[in-house]
Amino acid sequence: MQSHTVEIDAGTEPATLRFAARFNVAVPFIDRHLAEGRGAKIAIHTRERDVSYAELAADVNRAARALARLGLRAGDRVLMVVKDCPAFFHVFFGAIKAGFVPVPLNTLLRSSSYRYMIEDSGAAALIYSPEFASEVEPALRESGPALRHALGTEGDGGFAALQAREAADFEAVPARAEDDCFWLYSSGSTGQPKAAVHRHRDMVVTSQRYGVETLGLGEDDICYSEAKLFFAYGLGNNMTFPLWIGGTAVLNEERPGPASSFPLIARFRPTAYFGVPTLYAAYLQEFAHGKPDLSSIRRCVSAGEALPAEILRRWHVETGLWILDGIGSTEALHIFIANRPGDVTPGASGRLVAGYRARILDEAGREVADGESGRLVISGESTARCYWRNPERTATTMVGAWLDTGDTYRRDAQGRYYYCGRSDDMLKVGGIWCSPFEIESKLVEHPAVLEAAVVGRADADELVKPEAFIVLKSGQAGDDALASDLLRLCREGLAPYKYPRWINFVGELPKTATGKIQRFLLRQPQSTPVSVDSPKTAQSR
Ligand code: 3UK
Repeated sequence: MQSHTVEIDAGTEPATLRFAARFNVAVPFIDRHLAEGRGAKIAIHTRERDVSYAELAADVNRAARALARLGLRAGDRVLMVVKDCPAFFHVFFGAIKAGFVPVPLNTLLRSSSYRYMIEDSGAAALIYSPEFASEVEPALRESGPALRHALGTEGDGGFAALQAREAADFEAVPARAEDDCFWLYSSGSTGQPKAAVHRHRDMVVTSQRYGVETLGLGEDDICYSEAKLFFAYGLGNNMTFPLWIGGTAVLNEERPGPASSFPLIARFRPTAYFGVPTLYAAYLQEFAHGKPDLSSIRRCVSAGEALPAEILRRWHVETGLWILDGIGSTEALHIFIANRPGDVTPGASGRLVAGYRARILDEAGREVADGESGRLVISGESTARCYWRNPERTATTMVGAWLDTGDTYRRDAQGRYYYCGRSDDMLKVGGIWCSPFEIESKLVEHPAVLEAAVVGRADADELVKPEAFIVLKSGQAGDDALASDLLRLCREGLAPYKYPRWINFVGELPKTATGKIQRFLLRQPQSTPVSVDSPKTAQSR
């Protein structure tokens, strides 16, 4: 078998993927398209420019050379705080091609999180878009000696300038399909985020199993993802899927949502649209003021959190399209249970994606009968090898070939899977992880607050948002002014999606005999909270 190729044997069920002994995944994703005559085809549309496959391959090579010239060593991590733009592709695949490990980070974080990730990863380099300088640069100032290079993407001495000096060819560094390739951080319910270590083969597996075999994507498809590239969901939707099929990605460097997406959809006419439930709900509201032209779209996908059946139905009435809900995770890299074209069940996550297996387990680790709920564990060829430098979490989450999702699921007799909630306290807000513990820690920084507990509460669209229960120190008054104060503290000190949408001042929090907060007791409907949904005016409802 030629180096860096994948053979797909369709004669087996599921199809078998065979990787060449020498396999650097940058080659099939980037260079293969030149060999296959796609050099002049557009790989990426952005608001400013189009990028052909030939330009992309040349810029990836220049990036590989520029990174190597910095003196990085094999396996060194390259942190990326990069917006959705061609430079993301260059740094990501340039690093892989040269034998370094790219680690895309959430661009919405605060400097304390970047400081942690710089330290935890032991990264040798960090590359960031100028938009994120105000949160990244304070973290750089506090970083240790391991981080030898920090570069902006633009400007004098920026990465683009280094790239521009380099030649446009580069021989891929040899690797094997099972070698470590890139990392993605995922949040935990307590403590800090942990990096899932992914292998060279993993992006091929997700692109083929979900992108091609489940969604039916092909060379003519144009993908548009609301989820940014630094999320595993966005990385697949808008980079690896289009590159695997030789299609085209539409990148939006701005915040997702109707104002930025509708004009892009009208202009570039994507065929595959990847959203999250919150945005489908927001779009349905926007339709009242006039409908955008969505006529190019033939597939709509939703993931990140459960899609309420009502949103699916209303979307179908309004657009004629069925949203394909599917569950994926950072650790699995992409979707492993999915609804598919012609097989959509409202309220269900769907059926297993080919190549994945699933078991639903009771407390004792025995498989439950159909119809009963339990803990979902899955296995497949795209799951992370481990969490970086975290043997405890690796041992509890990755048990042999099985990955514990932390989700409670039930399966019906037809093999459809239904989401029944998390087995920990973690929330998904707009499809993004949100740790109650992190919000509580922020709230108790306020001098008037004694204790705080945060739980998820479903809004009018059945989508979960954080709700806070707060015990004040004696002599403090729980009024609207204090609620706005707390809200300001959260909005300034946490990633923007993490602030509590409702604040309740309570006399005490329910606790176990050992003093652990019983969040589940707070999840029931309570007394009337102070709604803080509209940022400035805290109002009673
Ligand atoms: C939850 C869902 C119900 C579930 C992701 C698609 O979300 C992704 O990855 P994360 O690591 O979170 C994983 C967790 O999110 N979840 C995701 N999708 C659904 N719950 N229905 C759904 N459709 O708790 C899961 O364990 O942020 C999604 C592709 C790649 C991804 N990484």
